[in-house]
Amino acid sequence: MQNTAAPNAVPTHCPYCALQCGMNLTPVGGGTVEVSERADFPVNRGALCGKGRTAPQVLAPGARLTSPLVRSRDGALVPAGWDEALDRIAGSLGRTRAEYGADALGVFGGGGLTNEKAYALGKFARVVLGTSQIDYNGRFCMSSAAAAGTRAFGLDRGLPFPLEDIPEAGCVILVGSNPAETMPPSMRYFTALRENGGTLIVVDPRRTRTAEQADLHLAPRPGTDLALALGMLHLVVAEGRVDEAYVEERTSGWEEARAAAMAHWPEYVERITGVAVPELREAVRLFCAPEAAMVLTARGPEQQAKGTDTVGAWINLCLATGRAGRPRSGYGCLTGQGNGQGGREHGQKADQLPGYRKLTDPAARRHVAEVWGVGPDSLPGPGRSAYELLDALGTDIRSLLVMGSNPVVSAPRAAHVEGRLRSLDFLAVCDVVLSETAELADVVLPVTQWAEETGTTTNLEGRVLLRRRALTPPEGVRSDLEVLHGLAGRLGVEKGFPVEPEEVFEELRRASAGGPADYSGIDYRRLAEENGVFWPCPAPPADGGADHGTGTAPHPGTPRLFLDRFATEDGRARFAPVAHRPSAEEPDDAYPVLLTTGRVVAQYQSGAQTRRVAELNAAAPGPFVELHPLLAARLGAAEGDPLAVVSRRGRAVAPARITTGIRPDTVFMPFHWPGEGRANTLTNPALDPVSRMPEFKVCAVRVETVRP
Ligand SMILES: Nc1nc2c(c(=O)[nH]1)N[C@H]1C(S)=C(S)[C@@H](COP(=O)(O)OP(=O)(O)OC[C@H]3O[C@@H](n4cnc5c(=O)[nH]c(N)nc54)[C@H](O)[C@@H]3O)O[C@H]1N2
Ligand SMILES: Nc1nc2c(c(=O)[nH]1)N[C@H]1C(S)=C(S)[C@@H](COP(=O)(O)OP(=O)(O)OC[C@H]3O[C@@H](n4cnc5c(=O)[nH]c(N)nc54)[C@H](O)[C@@H]3O)O[C@H]1N2
Ligand code: SF4
Ligand SMILES: [Mo]
Repeated sequence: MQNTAAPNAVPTHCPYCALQCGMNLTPVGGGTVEVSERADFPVNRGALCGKGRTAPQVLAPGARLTSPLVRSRDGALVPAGWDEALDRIAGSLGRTRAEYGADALGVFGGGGLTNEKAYALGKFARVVLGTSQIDYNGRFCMSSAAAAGTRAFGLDRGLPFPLEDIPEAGCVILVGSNPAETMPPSMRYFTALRENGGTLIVVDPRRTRTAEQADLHLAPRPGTDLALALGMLHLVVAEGRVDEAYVEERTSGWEEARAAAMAHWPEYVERITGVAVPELREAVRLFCAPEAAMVLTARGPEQQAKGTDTVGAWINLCLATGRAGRPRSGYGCLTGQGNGQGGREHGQKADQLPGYRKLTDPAARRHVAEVWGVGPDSLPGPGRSAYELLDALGTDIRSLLVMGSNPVVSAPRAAHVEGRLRSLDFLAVCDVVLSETAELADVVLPVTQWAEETGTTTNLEGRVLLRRRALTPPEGVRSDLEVLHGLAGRLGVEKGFPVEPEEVFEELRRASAGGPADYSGIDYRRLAEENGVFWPCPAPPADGGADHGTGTAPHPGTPRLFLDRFATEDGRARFAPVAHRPSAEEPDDAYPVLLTTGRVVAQYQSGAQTRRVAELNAAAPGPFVELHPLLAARLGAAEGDPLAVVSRRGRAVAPARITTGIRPDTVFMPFHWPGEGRANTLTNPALDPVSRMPEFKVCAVRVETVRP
């Protein structure tokens, strides 16, 4: 990476995670770009992780797809022209719809898609296909935090404050979040917190690189964060640390929540979580001592079949201590994917319309239908959630379009999901590479990548960003927007699917106007000038748009939410009356060990992109089973020995990685690889009743040594 940008460098953002680090890209010929530091973007100030630095390698023709592929008579995927590929998809979708009805068509999107693509995909499903059956991988990501945030605050924006508030917070509890590996440049905010005299508490069953930097590390049994939060709240009450004035003035539902917490004695919580009472007391002391404090959750507590209630319990702790909607304080969720925030706002979710509107709300249907030029009654209702949609493939759903996800690797109970995908009448996949899911497709469409197209993303802070094109895409690929345009036209909808991102964004602005995630005051020019704008950002009423120089002051955007009131009807935050419950699958004699799953720094998600980069593969070459020396000794396993991990869903094999940094009752596997070591062969698709999040973070397994 160079230190200074060349004169022709294009300021833009990383394709991967929700930090959306700023970077400069300079075209260097041969269809690729060089990454250099972009110090003017405040979130990362030039710092990048290895994935961001090496992202251009996936632009190379050898790594990616450059021609559509169609399934030939003898079963192979062979190159084809764009017209043939699009005709096949449109023809097949049309026939399925004629035979089985529109709801036999499924669409599966992704939180890595730009706002423009997510918006166009949701519109395509509802207006062109007429199906209710659309959902996306974000359901597997932050949906529990989104559901809990909506329930408590009336609005879900991952972080209700910018990252720059973290160093001033006094104390931060990171629950099931490992930013040292999942968002390395963000660690400077936590380092600064400690340099300012603040404290960092990490709650994780593993002693992660993040936990190593904490003042206090609590290592609960996977799946018991709900009890842990209730135990802390119990102590807050018992020790007289409730902020009574705040509770009275700014919240509702305290009595029920308080009663529920009082049933969770510290000793009882210790038995459930394995966290000793003195540690629990210390956590409460550190959290309550400073004037301001934050709780940030990520996938650890959220990817559980009780994820919504668990996040609710952590929000309760913030509310009881007066730590939400106040400066440098509050609850936040660290969203994951590049556009994990925007991707959940503009309509690719099963129950949603653009602007974070509800598909069941008649006023929202009228507003969006008008923007789309269709009748409100023509819009279908809510469809199935992601796992339920995948589980219905081959039965109720006969044809599927996938855009921006690789469920063969990333979905729970993946062998079953793979079987469902194989049982489809027709599968079309748009991707930049031949992912494991694309390998099963009848038609694969090669699409342009981040550096080759312009679009907006919304980072984990709710900051809407302009990701600029820096490079001409290679011959043979088209953008996702061009794909949707081409399919819509073939299915008889000639208008409403522009291929220019800015044109799509202009429509998105109107569709989102007045909704919870209001983007109507944002335009490309502003994004370029201001280095991002925080939503909600409504257009000034007078000019109906972010019209510069019209005399009406543009809305400044909203870096900090809830300071005056919460987004509920009465302006109060709602406590959630929640109680501990066991995980969907607890260990027993046949499956005595807990499995949890997650990430390593050098691979991204299903690995479809990062497994194509040599430097990243060298750092993280394959799956492994992390286990404690005590468990290893019981199994007679040495470092590197192949271990079989067996659950009620299947069996996976990967080498042992022995460490004292994990609980002896728990094993950990990263989920980035397909094949024998695929963690998701094992995971439990038990769903949270509210968010429909699967239980990726806890299931019961047995671990065996494998005889060579
Ligand atoms: N390198 C890399 N970075 C990424 C990604 C990637 O794939 N690779 N993906 C991006 C995306 S989409 C996301 S969602 C984020 C995810 O970011 P994180 O949430 O930080 O990542 P995970 O590793 O899934 O989970 C975090 C931690 O939860 C712990 N954990 C497991 N079970 C439990 C439990 O029951 N309770 C608690 N408290 N903790 C538990 C795990 O040990 C793990 O250390 O990362 C983003 N950044
Ligand atoms: N066991 C376990 N499983 C998990 C998790 C876990 O913690 N444990 N985490 C879950 C979470 S949080 C997430 S977010 C999911 C993610 O899992 P996936 O949804 O599989 O995510 P990716 O691997 O990012 O898949 C994105 C795919 O889209 C392609 N792609 C990238 N950009 C574009 C684009 O602009 N257009 C198109 N058409 N394609 C594009 C990529 O090449 C890749 O094949 O995994 C979930 N699965
Ligand atoms: S932390 Fe995330 S956004 Fe930043 S360079 Fe790494 S992958 Fe890209
Ligand atoms: Mo995610």
